[in-house]
Amino acid sequence: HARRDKNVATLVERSLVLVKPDGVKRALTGAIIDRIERKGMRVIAMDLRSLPRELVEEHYAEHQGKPFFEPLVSFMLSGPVVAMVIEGHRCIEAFRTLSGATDPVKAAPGTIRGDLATDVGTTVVQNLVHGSDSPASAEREIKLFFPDLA
Ligand code: IDP
Repeated sequence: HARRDKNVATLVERSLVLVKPDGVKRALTGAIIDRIERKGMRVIAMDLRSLPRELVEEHYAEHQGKPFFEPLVSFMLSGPVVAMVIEGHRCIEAFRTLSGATDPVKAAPGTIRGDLATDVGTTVVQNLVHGSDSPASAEREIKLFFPDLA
């Protein structure tokens, strides 16, 4: 196990978080934001919106060609999402830890997906949330969803 450097400097990051259409439909947005805030991260931009197809395809460009790509795009277009930018110390990794594994069946209890996501057995994993997976992804995704954010 890698040990955490005790003298690590504060590293304030931003991450793009989406409450996916399953989360909005199940009215879990409040519960998800509550977990983000209780963990010490702040929401600095947020809105409810229906995404255009081009934005979803661009956001998930790395998955183009995979068998779940089309089902994933359709799922993301099936209803509005809540898009937000969160900020906090190492928040990119912190939010990924809070989300849990991609597959809700494997996501640990205590995580958003482990506690709240349900495996509905469709071709796409409906797992409530998206969070940027690296500083480079966060920068790209924030520009895509919140181009006016300084
Ligand atoms: P992440 O959201 O945990 O970062 P990614 O690998 O970036 O996972 O995949 C993006 C999204 O695509 C996932 O959140 C999930 O909704 C869906 N997905 C990923 N892998 C699969 C799969 O093997 N089958 C079906 N859907 C998948």
